[in-house]
Amino acid sequence: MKFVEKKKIRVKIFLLTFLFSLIFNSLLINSPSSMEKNNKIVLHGGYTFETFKGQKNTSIYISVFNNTKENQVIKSVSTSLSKVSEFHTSKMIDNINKMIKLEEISVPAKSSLFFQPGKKHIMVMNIKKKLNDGDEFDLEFVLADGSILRSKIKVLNRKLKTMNHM
Ligand SMILES: [Cu+2]
Repeated sequence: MKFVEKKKIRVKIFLLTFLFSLIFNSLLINSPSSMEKNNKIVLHGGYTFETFKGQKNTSIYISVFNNTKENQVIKSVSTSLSKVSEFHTSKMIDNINKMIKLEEISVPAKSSLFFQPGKKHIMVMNIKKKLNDGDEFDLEFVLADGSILRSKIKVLNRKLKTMNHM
């Protein structure tokens, strides 16, 4: 009998921890660090990968949601990593994958745009320090109307890059 009671307590503890972790995770997902809002655009899930020692440039990826009925235009991007960042897109030209600079990014009404490996990305140049797994830094977008959007970017382990063949 005592054994069964102990088991019940264990199950209860397990369920409680599980419940708490669920609540904790949902708080994390909705926290300002991972999701920044103004009325126009929502940014979510910004990430980049660890850099090698001496690596100067890297790409950042993030999801952009335009929930408004108007097109939104992102005029510029900046980060706390360096003074130079640009919008790029990757295109195959004569069988060579080339990066082309984009002056601005349009996000059509009621649509989403994903900066992602091999496609549109944010290129940061002249990084001063090495990025390590678990680091975080700030990214800022300026929209056509002058409003500013901020989001935290997470640095992921380089192993995740090769796992996904990115
Ligand atoms: Cu690029």
